[in-house]
Amino acid sequence: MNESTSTGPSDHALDLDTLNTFVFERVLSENTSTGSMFLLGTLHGTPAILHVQRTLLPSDTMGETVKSGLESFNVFLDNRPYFSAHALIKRTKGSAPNLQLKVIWPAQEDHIRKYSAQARRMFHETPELYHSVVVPYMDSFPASRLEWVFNILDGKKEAERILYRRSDPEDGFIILPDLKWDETSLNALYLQAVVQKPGIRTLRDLTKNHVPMLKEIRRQAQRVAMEKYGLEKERLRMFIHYQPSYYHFHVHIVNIDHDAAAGMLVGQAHLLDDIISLLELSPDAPAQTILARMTFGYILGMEHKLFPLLKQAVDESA
Ligand code: G7M
Repeated sequence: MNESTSTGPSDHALDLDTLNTFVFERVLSENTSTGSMFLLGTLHGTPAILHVQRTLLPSDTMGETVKSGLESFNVFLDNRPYFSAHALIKRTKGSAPNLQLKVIWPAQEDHIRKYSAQARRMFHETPELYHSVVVPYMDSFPASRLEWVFNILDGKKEAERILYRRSDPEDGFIILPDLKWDETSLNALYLQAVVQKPGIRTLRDLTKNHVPMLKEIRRQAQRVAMEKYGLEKERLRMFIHYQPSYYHFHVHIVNIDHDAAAGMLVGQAHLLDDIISLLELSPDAPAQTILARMTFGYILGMEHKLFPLLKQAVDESA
């Protein structure tokens, strides 16, 4: 991609005119079960990644839509009692959007690697590997990659989306909808709690002193889910990623009915409840928590920048 002629998003709004400038380069990856995909190209000459996905069908109005809201109904299989058909939903004035787009613009090389289809491998991160490989990697993680987090925490971005804020330099946090959720389908409810204090880079940094804050995150997430969305606490799955994609502590809060996506699988997701329990069972000394001393198994894509570093360290110690 030629970046020399680019003008960049700061000069343009993301609107239909900008989308009209899209120059498609290639499909980075696709999900055949959701029909969603990541496209790479340029907008106004600047690298951009577009995630394109059909919005979920709204279950509260689907009965009516099937009854009287379809056109060009075409039955292509009749093997009674089994039928299959294609149809189009009529567009009406109040039609809900049928496409959800997420755009990264300008897209950096790291974004392109992250969203490219790639083979994955399992690693076992001992405390030794953590200190010799992961800590230096986190130290080298560009501060600019956390800018979006501090923009949210400082109220400069997504301010209207904040569902809860507890301001406190030690144990403050916010709860807001995750980028992944368009706030339409309750089944796909996906919130995120982000702590205010920098320095807890991953769950390995958690100590017993953090237990009250973690329990408060759990309590407030349950309250928000109930009061704002009518979702009982038994219908929430709360978990923490290891490895996460960014090194500022945060918790995923998801409707348990949401189909388990890759980020909810063992090999990356750890239940908040389990983490709290492990901390409670840990000795008081911060360096001695179970989380600091245990070996974590996790899966990394080969394009992840940690991948070659861990692989080399593992190969050398074999
Ligand atoms: O894997 P990890 O635990 O680091 O997950 C990061 C989460 O942050 C993912 O669920 C992303 O969808 C979410 N996320 C990433 N960005 C860039 C944003 C953002 O700009 N706003 C919000 N609300 N969530 C984000």
